[in-house]
Amino acid sequence: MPAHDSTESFDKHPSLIIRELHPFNAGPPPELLRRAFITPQELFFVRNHAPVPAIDAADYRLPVKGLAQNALSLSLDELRRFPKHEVMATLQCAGNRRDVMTAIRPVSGELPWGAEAISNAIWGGARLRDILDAARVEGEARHVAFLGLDEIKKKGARFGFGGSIPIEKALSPEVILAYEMNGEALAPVHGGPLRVVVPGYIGARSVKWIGEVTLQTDPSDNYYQARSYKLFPPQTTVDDADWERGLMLGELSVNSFITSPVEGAVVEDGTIAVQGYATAGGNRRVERVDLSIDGGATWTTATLDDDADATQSWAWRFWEAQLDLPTGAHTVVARAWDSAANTQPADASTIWNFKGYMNNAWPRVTFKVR
Ligand SMILES: Nc1nc2c(c(=O)[nH]1)N[C@H]1C(S)=C(S)[C@@H](COP(=O)(O)O)O[C@H]1N2
Ligand SMILES: [Mo]
Repeated sequence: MPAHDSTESFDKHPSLIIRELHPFNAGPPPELLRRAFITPQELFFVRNHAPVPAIDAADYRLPVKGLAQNALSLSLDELRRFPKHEVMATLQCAGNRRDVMTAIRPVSGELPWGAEAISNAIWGGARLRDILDAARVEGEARHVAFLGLDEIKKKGARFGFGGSIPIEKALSPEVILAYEMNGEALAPVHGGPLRVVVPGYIGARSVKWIGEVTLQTDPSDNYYQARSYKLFPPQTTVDDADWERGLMLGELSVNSFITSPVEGAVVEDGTIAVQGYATAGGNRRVERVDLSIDGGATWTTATLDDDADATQSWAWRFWEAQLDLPTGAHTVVARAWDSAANTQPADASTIWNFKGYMNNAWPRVTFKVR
C-alpha cells in the first residue's frame, strides 16, 4: 500500500518533541500540553509503528466478521448513518513516562517518551456497540479484535497493527469508532478515516486506520496483543521472557505528572504554582492529588480543576497547588488517587520492566527558588 511521507501529511506544532521521524512519533512539551484541557489537534501526540497508510475514503469498507450472525461490510456513509456520539477521552500510551525507567536501566528498542505520550480530545463517531448489535454477536464471542490498514514489517512478515478488547468493554457505550476529533474530520496521522477509541485502556488498543473488526473467542493473536504490550517482572530480561506468561495490558493504571515548574527551573521568590495532569484507568476517576516537598513524609492536597464534569470520566484531570517555599533548591513529588483508592508507587525501580511500560511512579521535579 502506498504510504504518505508522514511529515507531509499533516500540520503539527513546531515545538513538538520528535522522538522518531520515520515513522513519525512525537508529543508536545508537557507544559504546553497543560495549557489546554482539550488538546488541539496540532499538539496531540502521535504514536505510529509504520508509515501512515493512504486510504481512499470512497472505496473504504469496514468488514465486521467472525462470531456474528449477520456479518457486515460498512462504507463510511453507512457508518455515519449510525447515531453519532461524542466522547471526551484521554489517550495515553503504555510508554508514557518511560524516560524514568530508561534512566534506571536501559530499555531496549522502545521510544524514549517523556511525559508527552498523552493527550485529550473529543472523539465523534459511531458506538462500536451499535455496530456489533447490527452484526448480531454470537454467544461464544469473548473478544473483539481490530486490525489496522498500516503495514508493519517485522522479521520478514508484513502485517497491520492490531489488538483486541474483551467483549464487555466493546459493548460499553464509551467505545467509539471515530471519524471526528475535536469536531473536525479525523486527520490521517490520527487514524483517519476511521479509528477505534477505547477510553480507559492503553493507547495501543485504540487501533487507527481500522480495516477489520472480528468477533472471536480469544484475544487477538496480532504481535501487538500476543507479544508486545505485556508486562514482566523487574528481574525478567528480553532474552528469558516467556511471552505466553506476560501480563497482557489493557486498563491503564493511575498516573500523574508535574508539568510546571519544569525540571531545573529557577523561579522567583513568592507563591509558586505547581501544576500537572492526572489520569485514572478503566472506568475509574481521579479523586485526589497529593504533593510533598519532603520526599513523601508530609503531603498537601492539590486543587482539581473542574474542566471535566462527572460525566466525562474518560478525561484526565488538571490540578494545581500554590506553594510558599523558601529560597533554595526544592524537590516536589506528586501522587494521584483514583476512585478505587489505588495510588502511585513511590519509585519506578520497583515496577521497572524491560519494555518500559506503565511507569506510574511518583513524578518528581527539582527546581530552585531565588
Ligand atoms: N494502526 C495503528 N493503530 C495504532 C498504532 C499504530 O501504530 N498503528 N499505535 C497505537 C499506539 S501504541 C497508541 S499510543 C495510539 C496513539 O494514537 P495517536 O497517534 O492518535 O496519538 O494509537 C494506537 N493505534
Ligand atoms: Mo502506545
